[in-house]
Amino acid sequence: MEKYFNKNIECAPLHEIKALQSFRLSSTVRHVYQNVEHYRKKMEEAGISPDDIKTADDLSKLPFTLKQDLRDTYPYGMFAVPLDEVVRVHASSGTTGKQTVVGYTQGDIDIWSEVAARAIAAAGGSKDDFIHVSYGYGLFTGGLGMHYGTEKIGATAIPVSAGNTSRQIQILKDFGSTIICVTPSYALYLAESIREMGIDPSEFKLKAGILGAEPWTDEMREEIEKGLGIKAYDIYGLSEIIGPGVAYECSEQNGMHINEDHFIPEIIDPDTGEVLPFGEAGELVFTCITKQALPLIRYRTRDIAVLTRDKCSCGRTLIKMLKPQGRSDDMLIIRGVNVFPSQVESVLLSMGNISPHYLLIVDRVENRDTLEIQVEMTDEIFSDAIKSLEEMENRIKQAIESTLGISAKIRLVEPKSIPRSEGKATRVIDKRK
Ligand code: DLL
Repeated sequence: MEKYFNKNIECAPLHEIKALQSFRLSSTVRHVYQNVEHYRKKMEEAGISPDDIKTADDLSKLPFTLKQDLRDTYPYGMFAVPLDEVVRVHASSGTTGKQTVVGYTQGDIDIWSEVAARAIAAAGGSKDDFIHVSYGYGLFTGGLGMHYGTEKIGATAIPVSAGNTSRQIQILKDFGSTIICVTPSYALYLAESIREMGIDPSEFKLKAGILGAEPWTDEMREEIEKGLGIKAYDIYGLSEIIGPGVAYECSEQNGMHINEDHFIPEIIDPDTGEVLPFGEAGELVFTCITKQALPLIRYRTRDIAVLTRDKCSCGRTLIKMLKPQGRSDDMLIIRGVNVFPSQVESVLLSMGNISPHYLLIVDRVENRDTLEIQVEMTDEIFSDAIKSLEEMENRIKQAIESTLGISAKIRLVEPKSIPRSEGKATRVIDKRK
């Protein structure tokens, strides 16, 4: 039976959600106008005042917020409450520039716990569960976000954090973990290690995984579900908006419900900024309408996704986002063709008998972009003759060419030669940068 954490909201009629959004949006806009210089200036430049924002339909009048705005005001310049009301900060890893800092009041932490608890319930979790949190604890939001969600639902948190794979497996077994929260790439690594240790996943009590923090395909889902003997649910979030729990998958496993009573989503054309209708792919934009410390307005996530209000079999009415394909900054342009690493993953894994470990190496040789796809061999393929390896490379090459429209050099590499990840995986090395 479908489980909900807050059925009244998760299954509310659309007009109720809209009314809530309108009320909350107008009060949030007033709050940031009064307390954040950056927003006051931006709104004045755009010639609008808080009085112009009466309903959720007025959202598009407001200017966008960019990651750069957070960097320019680093560390606390966009906080909308006095610092003594902030009870927690987190930060993004800063791999793509200066790190950005985000802050929470006690009320914000309560909201975050609730949205994470909704995700746990949708994955079948309840107070009876033992929830093994393998997302990193620390400035990254994954660990503490899911930890507080676990406590909110009344389940037992096992705060393992990332790393030390053999210890993870021992704890999974000995502590009787029933749900694991982990990145898809680390889930895969755990599954691989469990197999190598000769353990049958049925020896564990695990039934579900709540997996996110990076793009992953349905083909990868199948591998993980098989390898760990679980049902794997997607969860989406980003530190700037709150952390894990912005959106979460339900039993339908087809898109994630956005907690739109707290975060209003839009899809825009990343080039023109124009709002796109439901069903079209574009950049996801979120507006926080309940947070106090850092309520970002129309924050451009750079994630490419699709929004849909199609009826969901789980009974939830909250709007859904389909699996994000990746970030626009991760999209590779190879000889003019746009390619997301997730598209390559989907082609590779749909071929069967191919290991889910791969790496894209992009370079420019004599002014021409080159793409090499390293695919790790499975032990079975590795023991085969050279001729069948060539055949395999050709088969992959053709599949990539016919599906993605680009030619690539395929290199089968030895089992275990592509580095495993305990957090977010690195799928691309772009030597052109
Ligand atoms: O990754 C928060 C999180 C933790 C989400 C644990 C889910 C589970 P950041 O480190 O700020 O926050 O990275 C946010 O990660 O903009 C997406 O590009 C990507 N991302 C997160 N979840 C998904 C997902 C956390 N389910 C960035 N599918 C986002 C695809 C995801 N990409």
